[in-house]
Amino acid sequence: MPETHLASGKVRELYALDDERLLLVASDRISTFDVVLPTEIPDKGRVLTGLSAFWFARTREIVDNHMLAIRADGRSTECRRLEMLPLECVVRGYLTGSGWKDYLASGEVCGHELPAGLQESARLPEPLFTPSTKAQTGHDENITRARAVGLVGEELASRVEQVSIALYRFAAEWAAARGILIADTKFEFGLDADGKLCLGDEALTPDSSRFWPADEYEPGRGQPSYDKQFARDYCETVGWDKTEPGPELPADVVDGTRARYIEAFDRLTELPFDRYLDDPEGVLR
Ligand code: Q0Z
Repeated sequence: MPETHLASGKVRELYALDDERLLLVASDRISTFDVVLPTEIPDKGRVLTGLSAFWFARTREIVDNHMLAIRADGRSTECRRLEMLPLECVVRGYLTGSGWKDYLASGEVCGHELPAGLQESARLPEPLFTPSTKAQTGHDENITRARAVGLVGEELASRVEQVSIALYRFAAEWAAARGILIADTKFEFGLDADGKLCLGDEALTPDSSRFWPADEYEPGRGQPSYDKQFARDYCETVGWDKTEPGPELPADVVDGTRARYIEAFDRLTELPFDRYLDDPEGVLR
């Protein structure tokens, strides 16, 4: 069974299985400050693959998705090939990152006017749909709803907005009850061969979202990352200038980071990660 390599992401690989199917493989690579580090986090790719599969299985009533199967290696997802929309569907539940920057500069985030006086990391009154374009290089660019309509048309723009917010509400409520705040998240959608809207790519993982520990949440400052804080703190202490190559991580930072990924998996799926390794498809039931 020949698998043609199609694309490399920073931490993932994409292969073609046949005309209709792709294989998404999540590596153990980790990026901080937009740089892939030379040290891997064992099992990170399996945690993210299992988490994504968990959410795909539990959100089918909200929207169909591309997932066909998880492979026994726990890090590879067979999926339907979609016609991807040229839009990153970001939902923000908290005021952070570029949303916080835009709010400080203009009082708005992607054309949504917000109340005055919000603090950094504040929970927003309602989750906001803040689409961006897939930049070929560098960072994605926030766009207005009008530009999203220009890219995919009024009907699809409305549909992905409604579906993205419904997915975010479902996941954020589930996660918050288990000690994890999903500050924001990015979805990618596509159309299947019948023209039906499907959720694709990875979904609701710590790489496609900001996960915060709920017990440390305190508005008025930036929040620690649930998964990457050990690695970021280490990178700050060694005086790295945040250009390639990144620093090697010491064993204790690797172990602490791995433990946080596994803790997020256990909490969100309510399945011990060891059981996932024995039987990846168990996460779908
Ligand atoms: C996802 C990406 C990766 C590099 C294309 N179901 C789908 N149908 C069509 N295209 C995609 C998918 Cl998931 C698709 N990417 C993102 C993933 C490496 C780029 F693992 N690109």
